[in-house]
Amino acid sequence: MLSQALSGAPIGRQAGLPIPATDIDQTNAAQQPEVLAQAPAQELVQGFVENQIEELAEEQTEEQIAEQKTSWLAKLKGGLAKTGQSLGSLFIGVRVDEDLFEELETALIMADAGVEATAQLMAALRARVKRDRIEEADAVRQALKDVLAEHLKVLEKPFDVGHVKPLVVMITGVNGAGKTTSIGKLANALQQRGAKVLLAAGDTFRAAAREQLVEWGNRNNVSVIAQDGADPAAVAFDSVHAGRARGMDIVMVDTAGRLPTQLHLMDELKKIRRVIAKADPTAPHEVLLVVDGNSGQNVLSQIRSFDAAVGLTGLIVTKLDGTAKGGTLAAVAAGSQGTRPVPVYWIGVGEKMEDLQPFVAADFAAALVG
Ligand SMILES: Nc1nc2c(ncn2[C@@H]2O[C@H](COP(=O)(O)OP(=O)(O)O)[C@@H](O)[C@H]2O)c(=O)[nH]1
Ligand SMILES: [Mg+2]
Repeated sequence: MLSQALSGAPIGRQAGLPIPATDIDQTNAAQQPEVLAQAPAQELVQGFVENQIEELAEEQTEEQIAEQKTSWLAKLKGGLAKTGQSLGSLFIGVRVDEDLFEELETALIMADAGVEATAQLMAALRARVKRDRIEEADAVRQALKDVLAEHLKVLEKPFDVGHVKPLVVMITGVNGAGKTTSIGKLANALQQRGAKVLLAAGDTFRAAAREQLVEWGNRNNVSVIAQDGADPAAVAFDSVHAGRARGMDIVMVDTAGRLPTQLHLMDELKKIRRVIAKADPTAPHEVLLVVDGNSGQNVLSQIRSFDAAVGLTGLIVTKLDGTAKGGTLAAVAAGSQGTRPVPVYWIGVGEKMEDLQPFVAADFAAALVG
């Protein structure tokens, strides 16, 4: 029903041309199907947030659901295989002695967990081994999994979308981190579950970046606010107004990639945030930093800088299906190097639509330890 109601992209956008925001407003306003308003977003979206798979439960057998979960866990495991193999292999055919603990310590540091998190994890593991009188290496491996899951738990937080309308989400990060891709995946998943999503093409530096989002919006029948050569703050401002006028549930504002060292660009990000708050004093409700899972300890300085500039509410960690070492999240959870343990809402495990999953500490720990 929903897909029928949504079929047929607004005429003006089919040509794939950049259209001033006002034009997009009109075309969409004329064609915005009323049927979308029927389903309460909170209810529909919550199912996705709590467990993306659960929502499909009526049509799928338990086996299929388990298969789906296995498939994305497998991607995560595959991506973290290097870390997993090096951690997991330590426990094969060895005795539980000081050598094992030392090797484990080195392996955690090599996996990008960093000195602080490694010290915390090792202390917790030693305590548990002692408390439970563990004598088998494989039981130590299991204990490490549990200790790591508990350690990462501080980063686990559901992405709550129903409490305010529209929920204004600002997306930040360095170039190539996966911002636009993640917005696409997120918009798609939320829209499929009945939420009305509006995107703002706030990456106005490169025409290609704007077109990437507009084109994606066309294909998926998601409205996009884009303006030729406009100030990104102005695009964000317009999108919040448009989101409210059109009764949208979520407005996601894409931004251009920037390095924390590019101070003028960090200032521009602060301005976007300020201007969003002019359109809605309670917004932005979420300020997300997208980080590439392969960036190792560099993730910490990115979190610190973006947090200081715009006050982060959450992270999206992408490309965990690649060669990411995975220990980085342990460093984030430990608050290493003065970094606030900002929650990880989502993890990216591939380039496909379904390859964005809620972060679950226990699953992640299991994938990491192997
Ligand atoms: N393998 C993999 N590739 C990803 C993931 N997320 C994004 N990418 C790829 O990373 C590249 C940069 O993504 P993009 O969204 O354009 O980055 P942006 O500059 O931050 O907007 C693209 O080729 C994406 O397909 C992921 O989770 N896994
Ligand atoms: Mg982009």
